[in-house]
Amino acid sequence: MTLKLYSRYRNSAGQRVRIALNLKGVDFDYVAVEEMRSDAYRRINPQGLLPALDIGGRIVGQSTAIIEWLEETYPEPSLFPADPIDRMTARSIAQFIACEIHPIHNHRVRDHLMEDEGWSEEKTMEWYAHWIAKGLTTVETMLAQRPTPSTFCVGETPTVADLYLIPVLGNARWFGFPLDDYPLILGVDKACAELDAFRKAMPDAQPDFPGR
Ligand SMILES: N[C@@H](CCC(=O)N[C@@H](CS)C(=O)NCC(=O)O)C(=O)O
Repeated sequence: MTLKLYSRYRNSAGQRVRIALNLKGVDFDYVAVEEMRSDAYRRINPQGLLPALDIGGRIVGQSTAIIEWLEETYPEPSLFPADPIDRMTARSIAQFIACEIHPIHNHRVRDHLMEDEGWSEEKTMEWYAHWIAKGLTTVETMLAQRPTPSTFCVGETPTVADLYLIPVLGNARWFGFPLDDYPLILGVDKACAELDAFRKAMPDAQPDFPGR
């Protein structure tokens, strides 16, 4: 059974899933969704959000649910550290990014501010910068407080924490947000960039990346 991933090149929640699939070596078909706000896509995923995974005709959204299913179905290599406190820490970083950073500044929020609330692009970008700075400062502090420094967010192999962090950084770069104040985050970014699983999941590696 081939899995089908509904995503888009700049779909950062989808990038988390792409990395997970690549790390686990699971084959999948990439379905590029150009218009996630269309009725046609809502018929596929009633949440109207990307990504969604089609498993033999059953289609489920939400990257965290998908990644948990992947972990349960393809346990190796695990995306969760063996030690329970490390595991909790990896989940905490991932959930902080998924719940406290990403939803506040994502595409539909920015569109709502500009299209319905009349915010200028400049003011909307200030909003974005405010939340991304706050969020990344917190992640940097969490990394600084690790009992032992490590190559990835938690430990010497990639975990869910890294899957969630890397797409946020790509987004920040896309909007010209400087990352120099976050040296520990940049260290993790560099380590991930050396891995094929992360490189193959990047926006510019997707078939729908403009000009590809
Ligand atoms: N919590 C969701 C977030 C999904 C999400 O917000 N995806 C964005 C793209 S990264 C989206 O589909 N936005 C729809 C829109 O902007 O209308 C998940 O983890 O899958």
